[in-house]
Amino acid sequence: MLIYLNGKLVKKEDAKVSVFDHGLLYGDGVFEGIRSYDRLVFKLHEHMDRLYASAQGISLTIPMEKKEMEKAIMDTLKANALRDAYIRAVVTRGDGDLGLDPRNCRRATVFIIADKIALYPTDLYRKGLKIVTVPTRRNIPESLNPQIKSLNYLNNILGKIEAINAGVPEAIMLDQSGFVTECTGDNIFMIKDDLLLTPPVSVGVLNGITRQAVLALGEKAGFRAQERMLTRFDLFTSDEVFLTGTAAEIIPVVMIDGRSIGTGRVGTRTLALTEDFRKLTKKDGVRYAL
Ligand code: PXG
Repeated sequence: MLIYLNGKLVKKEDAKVSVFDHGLLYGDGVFEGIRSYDRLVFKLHEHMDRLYASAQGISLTIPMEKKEMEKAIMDTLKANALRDAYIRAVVTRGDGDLGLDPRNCRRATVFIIADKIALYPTDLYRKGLKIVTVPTRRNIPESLNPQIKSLNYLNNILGKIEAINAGVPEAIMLDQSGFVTECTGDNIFMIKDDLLLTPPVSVGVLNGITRQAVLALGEKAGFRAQERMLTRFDLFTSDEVFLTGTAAEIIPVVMIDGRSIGTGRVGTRTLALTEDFRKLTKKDGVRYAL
């Protein structure tokens, strides 16, 4: 496996960063998770826009243009001969001295991993997930805005631990007022009659690339696709619930906090949207040759 690290493709064993890298010392950095499907990088430009926006959100200068970053991603995919891949692009504040001051870091560290990912066991895509609401609240936008895809995922990891302790693979996180935000690595959607709903970005969620694609697909499929503040009550009384994310793609939810959602089985309209999403990934992307 070859890893892109600061301008070079190096062997996995040689892909190392310093223990003085502020990405490691302080979680000071940003990242993107991107997928390629049969040599098409899905929504590459959207991911680049979000990566650079995340960096700007923490006053981090990425030492290369978006176009160069895109090329580095393509080069990494080609070097590893991957038709289908999960791409992790990471930019940290870089190697520095001890102490929070980001000015201690001379230059950002950039690395790109192209590999595979399986977020949930495959049978759960057929059976649907059972999930719970967890006590840990999602970060409020006024502290660390969840729109920044930062290297500090402890808020999400705390939620994940609580889900695992409850015997389920995923957690619904609420905001400070009790409104639904998102899961630990996925956005959440519900279907009720002709409405396709997901919480607004302002409540404190990552504006997922999959989320945006699904809102557009839903609109096309005849739903009234809207961003709305949602409570657990809204989810409990919905017809269908599902999660979206680059790693997870679209995964149905059949139970929340021990309550069956809709029929208690995977929803037909979730499956139809999943099919639409599959088709989109086969045509919407930036191509590379192997
Ligand atoms: N919310 C959060 C908090 C996320 O981290 C999403 C929503 C979905 O966004 P996209 O743009 O992917 O539709 C994410 C996605 C990883 C990894 O290990 C990254 C994510 C999720 C799971 C794993 O790289 N981020």
